[in-house]
Amino acid sequence: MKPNVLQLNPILVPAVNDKLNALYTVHRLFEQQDKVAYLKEHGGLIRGVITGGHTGISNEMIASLPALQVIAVNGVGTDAVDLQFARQRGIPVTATFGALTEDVADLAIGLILTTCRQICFGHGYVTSGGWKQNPHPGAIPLSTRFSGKRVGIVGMGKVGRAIAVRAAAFGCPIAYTDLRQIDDMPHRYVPDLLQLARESDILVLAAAADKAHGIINAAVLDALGKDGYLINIARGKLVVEQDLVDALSRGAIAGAGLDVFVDEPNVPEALFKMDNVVLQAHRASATNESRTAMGEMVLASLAAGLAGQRPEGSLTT
Ligand code: 8YV
Repeated sequence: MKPNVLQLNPILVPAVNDKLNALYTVHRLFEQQDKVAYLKEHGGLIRGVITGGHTGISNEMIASLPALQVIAVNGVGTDAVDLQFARQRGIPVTATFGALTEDVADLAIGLILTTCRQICFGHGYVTSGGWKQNPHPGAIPLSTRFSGKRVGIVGMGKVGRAIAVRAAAFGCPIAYTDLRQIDDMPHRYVPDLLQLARESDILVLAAAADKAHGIINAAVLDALGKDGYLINIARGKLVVEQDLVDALSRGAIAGAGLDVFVDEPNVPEALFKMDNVVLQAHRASATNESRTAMGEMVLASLAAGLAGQRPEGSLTT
């Protein structure tokens, strides 16, 4: 009999789904109408869980799966899993570190460019007929250069470093903050986030959100200043979202490029009307390349966990 595995989010790579189906009886909870009833019926059989970084798994659900041997997070954020709870139960939790780094960093740069250069606004100006109606070059305000701007990176993990490499190629001086200074890091360490914001033209959030809730508040945004841009490809909850909406409304910062939000898919509607804001639907790792590599890591974690071995990179065992 194939082991039973519970999948909490869809996987969009056919080859990964084919392998999952070949090896396991996959219970796709996201396809079920009555999830509670479904879990009651099948929970006792489930030996592995696949979840997304943002979705994670509740302690209540973990507790309702008595045969659980491994939780494979198809993402790098583990803020939605109580690692301590899993550790106490001896359940390995894995993530897909390294598989999505390049794509998340690429999107960060994409958001910087689209925001500073008002690319989405320009696209809308052309497609809505605005350009035809008013072809005078002075009809569109000037935008802001990215090259050479001071980039501040909050969280210098794999993704932060990959953003730094890219920003350096644009001739940007880079500074960063993190829990501590990193030894092999050529960039300037600024321990205080307020100070980093004050010294940055573009503040990029690439930090884990396990503990750092609401670190980007009105004071930090005011420090970033009226010519500063905020980019978030990490987690919405790093930001006090209402403070961000207020800061944008009162012109306290110049603009924002956001891939993640506090309560996805609910995005503050005030942001929809702002020309200096570019929004994405949590897409930073959503490429065939990243998702294929992530899927392979999930498969490897399941295989090891279900064989009673410690999966590579387990965060809890
Ligand atoms: C994914 C993420 O969208 O890695 C993470 O933590 O939030 C994203 O890359 C998600 O995990 C996809 O399942």
